[in-house]
Amino acid sequence: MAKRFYITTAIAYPNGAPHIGHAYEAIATDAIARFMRLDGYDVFFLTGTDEHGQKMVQTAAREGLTARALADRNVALFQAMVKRMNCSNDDFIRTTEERHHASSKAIWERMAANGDIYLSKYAGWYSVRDEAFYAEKETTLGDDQVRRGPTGTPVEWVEEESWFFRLSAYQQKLLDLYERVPDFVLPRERLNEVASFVRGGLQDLSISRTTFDWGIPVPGDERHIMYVWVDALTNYITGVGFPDTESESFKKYWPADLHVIGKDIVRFHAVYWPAFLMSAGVAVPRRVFSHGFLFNRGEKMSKSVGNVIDPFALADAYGVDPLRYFFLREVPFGQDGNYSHEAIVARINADLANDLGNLAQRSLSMLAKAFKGVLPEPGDFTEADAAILAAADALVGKARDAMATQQIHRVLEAVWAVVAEANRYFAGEAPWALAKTDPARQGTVLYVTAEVIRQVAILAQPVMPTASAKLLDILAVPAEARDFARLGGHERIAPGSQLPAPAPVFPRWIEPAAE
Ligand code: ME8
Repeated sequence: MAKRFYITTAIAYPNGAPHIGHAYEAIATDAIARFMRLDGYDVFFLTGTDEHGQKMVQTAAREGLTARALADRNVALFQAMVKRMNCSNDDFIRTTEERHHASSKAIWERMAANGDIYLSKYAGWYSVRDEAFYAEKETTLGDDQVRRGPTGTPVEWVEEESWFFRLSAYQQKLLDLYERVPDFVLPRERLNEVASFVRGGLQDLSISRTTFDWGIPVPGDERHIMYVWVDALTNYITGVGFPDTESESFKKYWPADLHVIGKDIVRFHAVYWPAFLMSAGVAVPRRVFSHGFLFNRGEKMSKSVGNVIDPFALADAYGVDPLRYFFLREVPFGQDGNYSHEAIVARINADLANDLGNLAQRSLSMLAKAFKGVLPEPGDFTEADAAILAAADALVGKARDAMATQQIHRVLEAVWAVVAEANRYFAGEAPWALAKTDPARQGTVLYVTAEVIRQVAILAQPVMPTASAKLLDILAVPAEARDFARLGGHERIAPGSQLPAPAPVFPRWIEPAAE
């Protein structure tokens, strides 16, 4: 069977426009999806929007809209954002779609058939902003007399008839899962937090609401709608064809290989989701990766604080590829990160314009001039040639190792370490000085440099698809020879190929003159 890989983002609440945290998650997930495709996997990449729930109802009311109208308006922005960030998602799911209603009803019925759902009364705290129930001991009363949950969002008292899920019955099964699959949640610290939460004891979970009707009706009891997280999590199986578990896509792609989510929603993905699936008799996903939060110069962004930075504006300002590179290189994947204009410009100028851009531009224009753009046949390799080629050949293995645990920044670190080495090689061999004295040797140095850039560009594709493609175009690498099977040294750039005129791929950022 072909290697397959099913990867998802969280599905965003469309109660506002997409912010940079959403863009970051989409970009990172896309880079992983593209990496796996280039590495020969049959990838399915799903993203979408989480449209039900009380938060949507409240925001819509404030704006004088129906929840449906609010969703429709903002979903268009999320779809545009994903496109603008150049994401290669295979599908975009909306939880308001009919296929998703059918799927959510089916998972509910399976959990009910397993004896895990019962009717009772809920009395407890609820955070609308988190769409989460919290135990009293998880809340605190602030000096402002506002009671808040563990994430700092206000909670309100809820008392209503509710269907419950027998989460308490899954405590040991979940602990066994964490034991059996120690990288079920990465980074590891996140799994430790989840495991200690579960060891602390699990209460049964309220999974329906009666005080508003924006949601999926509970099968057999239409006075209730499902708790939004029951339907939200279910999107991951809807996307591959559930409830048709015999469908080709479900059989091929489920269980998911990777759910990429932010650190604030680990509990839902690592506790509730596997418990629902176990109850429904559906396999649990293989891994949940929790990325960190992005802060604008150290300050938390949130819709309510109002300092949201528009991802479209950032893409317009810096370009999509440089923006993708910045986030994935600068922020160790799994940790929180900061961004600022200065930090983005520093990366653009140092890593992209200087290190990779200049090396490509200098070597390829020398090739254009000295060899009319025909890639020369290399002579015997010197020790220096062999060393830089070996470093480039080793990259694909390092990249795969790093990607096995989603260390995207380590892939980029390794690739740019070779770029730095290639610059030292180029400076040391001084091919410009060889034009008159030893043109054959000059040709070898330019050939070796082009081969290193080829491997670098192939590996940069997941993060900078457009710029890398341009770089591969000016190296005359055929479109069908750009996957990772072409790396590692058993295949080299073809001598004798005619290269097109080199054009700069990574422009420097020049600060606009002050008004
Ligand atoms: O949580 N930096 O939706 P959401 C990085 N609908 N990531 C961030 C972030 C930030 N500043 N702010 C939010 C939901 N995120 C649910 C998900 S999944 C079945 C349902 C991340 O719109 C956040 O952690 O609040 C989450 O992974 C995603 O953006 C969507 O957040």
